[in-house]
Amino acid sequence: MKPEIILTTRLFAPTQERLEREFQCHRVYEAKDRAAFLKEHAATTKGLATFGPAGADAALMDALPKLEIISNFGVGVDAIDLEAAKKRNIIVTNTPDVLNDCVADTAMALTVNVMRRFPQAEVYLRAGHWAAKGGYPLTTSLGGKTMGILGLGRIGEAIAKRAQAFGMKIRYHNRNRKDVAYPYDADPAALAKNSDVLMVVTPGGAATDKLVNARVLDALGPQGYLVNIARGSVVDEPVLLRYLQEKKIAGAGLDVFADEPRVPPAFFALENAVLLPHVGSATEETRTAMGNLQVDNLLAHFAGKPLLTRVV
Ligand code: 8YV
Repeated sequence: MKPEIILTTRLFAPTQERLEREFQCHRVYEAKDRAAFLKEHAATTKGLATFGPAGADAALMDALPKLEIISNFGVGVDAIDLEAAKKRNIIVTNTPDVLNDCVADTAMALTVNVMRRFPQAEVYLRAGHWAAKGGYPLTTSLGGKTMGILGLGRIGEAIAKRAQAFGMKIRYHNRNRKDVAYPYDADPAALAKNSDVLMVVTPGGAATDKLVNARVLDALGPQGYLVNIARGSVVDEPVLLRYLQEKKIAGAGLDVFADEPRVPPAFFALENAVLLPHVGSATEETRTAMGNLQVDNLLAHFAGKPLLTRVV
């Protein structure tokens, strides 16, 4: 008998196929009556696979009293109630490391694009303005500028390496100071004040909610750029929007938003923002590796083997 797991949402197709092969999968997202569906499978379901904002809340855990493991597709587990999982002795796993390079590439692409305005320059060319009006206006260089990394974890380190290759200097702020050569700033506002680019890489969740607020953006100032590849919740989005409209900061590169996939339409009109639909890890290779790690954690658990990447 294959172990039974709940799927909270449709997953990356190859991952879903592998899950369907290895487990008896109950697709709760297809159920007409969610409560009845969960009740039907409550006595026999010991695993759960989830993805992104679908997460897993305490009510879902309560509906599945035999649940032993929640395996997340993604490194960020902010949509999973970790305290509720701990209380119920439910293991939570995620997919760290395999996405570091792609997310760091995205962070640099946003940095380059917001400072050099390449997307806007391309639109300019395609509109025929080059021949008609002359060259595109000058932009801002990266070399010699300082990137302040808010949250120097594994992804932050991968971004720092890349930014240094672009000739940038690195500083950082973390909850806990780390044993690294980069200068440390005691709080996000101090980091913003000392940086040309504030790079947001912290986890999401209550502890970092609106960590980047008006005070931090004031410290970043009218010459400063914000890049967020972490979670929309880390930035006070209405304040950011206003600061971009009023040019109180120079620009923003955003891969994440507060209420994805809904992006406030006022962002679309901004000419000083580069916007991406949360594609940080979105390559075939990385998503395949993330999916395999998600499945391998479930397989390890049900085989009684050590978990690969446990969160709680
Ligand atoms: C995923 C991410 O796209 O790993 C994460 O935490 O944000 C991305 O890699 C995300 O899981 C989908 O919401």
